[in-house]
Amino acid sequence: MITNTELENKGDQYPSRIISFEQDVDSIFFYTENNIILKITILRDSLIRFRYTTKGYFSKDFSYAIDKTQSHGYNQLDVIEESTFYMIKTSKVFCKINKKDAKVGIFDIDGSAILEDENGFHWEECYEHGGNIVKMSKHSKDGESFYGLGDKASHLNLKGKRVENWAMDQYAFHKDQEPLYKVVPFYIGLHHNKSYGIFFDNTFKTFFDFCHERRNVTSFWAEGGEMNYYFFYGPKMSDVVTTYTHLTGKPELPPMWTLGYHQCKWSYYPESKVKEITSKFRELKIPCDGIYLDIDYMDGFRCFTWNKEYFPDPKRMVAELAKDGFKTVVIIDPGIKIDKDYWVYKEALENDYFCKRADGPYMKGKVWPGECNFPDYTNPAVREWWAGLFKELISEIGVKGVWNDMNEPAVMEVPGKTFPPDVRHDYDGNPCSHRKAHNIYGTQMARATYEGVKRFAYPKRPFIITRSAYSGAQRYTSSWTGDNVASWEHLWIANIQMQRMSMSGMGFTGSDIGGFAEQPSGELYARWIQLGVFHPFCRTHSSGDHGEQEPWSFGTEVIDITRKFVELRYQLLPYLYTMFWNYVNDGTPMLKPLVYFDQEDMHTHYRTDEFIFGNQILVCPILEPNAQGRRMYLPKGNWYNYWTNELVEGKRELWVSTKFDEIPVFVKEGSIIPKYPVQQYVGEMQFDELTLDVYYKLGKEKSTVYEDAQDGYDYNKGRFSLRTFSFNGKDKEIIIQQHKEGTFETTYSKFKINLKGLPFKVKKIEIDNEKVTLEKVQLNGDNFLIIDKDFSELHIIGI
Ligand code: MIG
Repeated sequence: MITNTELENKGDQYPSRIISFEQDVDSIFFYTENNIILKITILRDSLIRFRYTTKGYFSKDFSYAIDKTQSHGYNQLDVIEESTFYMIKTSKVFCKINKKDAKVGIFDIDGSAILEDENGFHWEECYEHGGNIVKMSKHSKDGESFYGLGDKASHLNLKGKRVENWAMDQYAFHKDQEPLYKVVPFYIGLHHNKSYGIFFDNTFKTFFDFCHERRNVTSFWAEGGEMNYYFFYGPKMSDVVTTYTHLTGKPELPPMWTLGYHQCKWSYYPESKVKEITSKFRELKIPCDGIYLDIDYMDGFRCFTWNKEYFPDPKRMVAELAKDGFKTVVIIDPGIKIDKDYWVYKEALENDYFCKRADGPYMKGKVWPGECNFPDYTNPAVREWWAGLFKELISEIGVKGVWNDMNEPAVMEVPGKTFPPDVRHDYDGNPCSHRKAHNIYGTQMARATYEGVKRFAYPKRPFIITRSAYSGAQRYTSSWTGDNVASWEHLWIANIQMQRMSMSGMGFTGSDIGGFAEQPSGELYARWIQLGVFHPFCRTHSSGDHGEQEPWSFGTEVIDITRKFVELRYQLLPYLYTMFWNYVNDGTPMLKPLVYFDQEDMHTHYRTDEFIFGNQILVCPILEPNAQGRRMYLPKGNWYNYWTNELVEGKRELWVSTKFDEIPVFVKEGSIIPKYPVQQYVGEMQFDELTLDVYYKLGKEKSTVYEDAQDGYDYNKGRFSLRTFSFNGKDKEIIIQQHKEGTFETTYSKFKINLKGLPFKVKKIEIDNEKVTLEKVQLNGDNFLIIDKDFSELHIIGI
């Protein structure tokens, strides 16, 4: 059995000499003397898959992570044979395979080594469980940095770390805690300004070592399964990340309300308490869209039931909340209470849907309801049944979203905090033990939940949030980072986790704002809200066994700060929605760490705090008490301080003064930032103007605004509105060109244009080559003007 302190082992075996090869369209099979087969498949010029078997044949190729709707096909593959190696070439990279030992090296087209095997593929036979422990080691280059891997609570740059991937309920986890809730065996390497990625698609427990055990070696290994990994070549990090996201899939657009603010606690009950909370939001005018019911809404924690004492008429309550703009989200856990009078239990039992131990009995474990059995979500028939269970909740009661918790799966009062390894799973017709299915269990639960909620919410869009996830889960669900703590260190962790999740294809994520465990001070809560409104998912949640954690629990100053920042989020909804649309379409991460923004600038490689929200807004949280400001790094370009409109030059470190009701926020010069008026919830108001904040630049910049009906699927039929603004600023002149696509008609008819940083006084305005009077566009001293939304070219001429 592998220990996690020793990668190389006396029992290790290695491939020997390659004796032959065969080509099959986009794949080459290399055969070694000791019966190893290496299969190399070219999926794209810069995406290559490597699979190894020691059995002499490959088992059925099956992956939950890969998005099957993504077609690949490469048909220009040529193998060149030299005396000591084979070579495969694409237009981006070439790959050398040594004849002597089957070691692989990948080079870019200029011949620079990107990633070369050190010991390469090796394995150790696993006597205890059968199969192999499969291992891979690579040389690490000087100055190399490492990113990715999902929810890891470590420094953004993983150089020097070892991480473990085994989905785990980690209440009150701490910095560098391993393992955590999610499993994303994908990393991004960067050296010599070239970026590449590795996705090790193996659902067994995996480890990655980034120069921790040996200074110049990166390695990864799994406790079973196949050595099966994908190599992505950049050289731009953005190409690595978007290709990975493309391979493992992108989500649908969420309903816009899910991008609003959400309020949660364990637990709000009874009904009067829920109403008291929602009314308080409206009374204090703090915008809010989502209200959550944690486990106490159920009858004895039985999923798909209601505690009728606390919630006598859920349908009426949910409808009343909806009238006030609140969408109700309810928790659903995987554990099904063993209770012969409980219909869900009975149905699963009758159909044999529960996971079984190796020798036959059902997997039994304690969770909130007491002794439970657990559906095998890796069985398609079970997923179909599970999906059907949502009918009443969604169609009849009107619940708008479902929250999947405890799906690592978590089990109480047992050593490993989860199922024992012998538990059997269907794995979609590839029967296996829990060792293989563990990391994917939560994703398959969320997938089944998504299918159900989508079915019954249709023609509206579903909303799912999960705690555990494996690569590809983003196709079905959003997520949160689990049970964090109300501490300043956890604010630092949350900031990194969200950037990392964004880089790992799973951008729709948030932390429990204020911290789940323990009680935040008002100051910490305010600083967390100030960061949280810039995270794709924005929800306050707490364990509720300490004090209150609503925005009004900390006095008027914190109420005002919360309102100010949540209002800002609501104003930025069209910007946030556009960023989501970019993610859905191109796999672009919604949050971009500075290294992603400018990998050429070495100063960015170890930055953790600053990030780009979307494409044009830079955010830097305050992570310490009593701050009067902070030192931070501003990346390349010129940036406007959002609060003062002062223009600051980037690519340098600087001190930024802030008050308690501010954090450093900067807008890239040339940007056009769309804003809605403040609403108390998404869709509250019909408005006649879209605000466009235009930040002057001497030069060009492109901005986009994506809009649609904010829910439903009409956007797939072309009913969206995509505006591309090309800004061109000169000494005494601005030209903004607008290009429009899509057939959706926004309800507003005008733009209110705020001109920021304008270096001249406006003399003349032309719209589509016609001069308009300054009165007509209501130009005033504040430099705003109101114009019809359908212009093609706006020309502002100054003196
Ligand atoms: O064992 O449902 O992470 O968000 O409030 C605790 C109660 C179970 C853990 C989740 C948390 C949720 C809580 N759950």
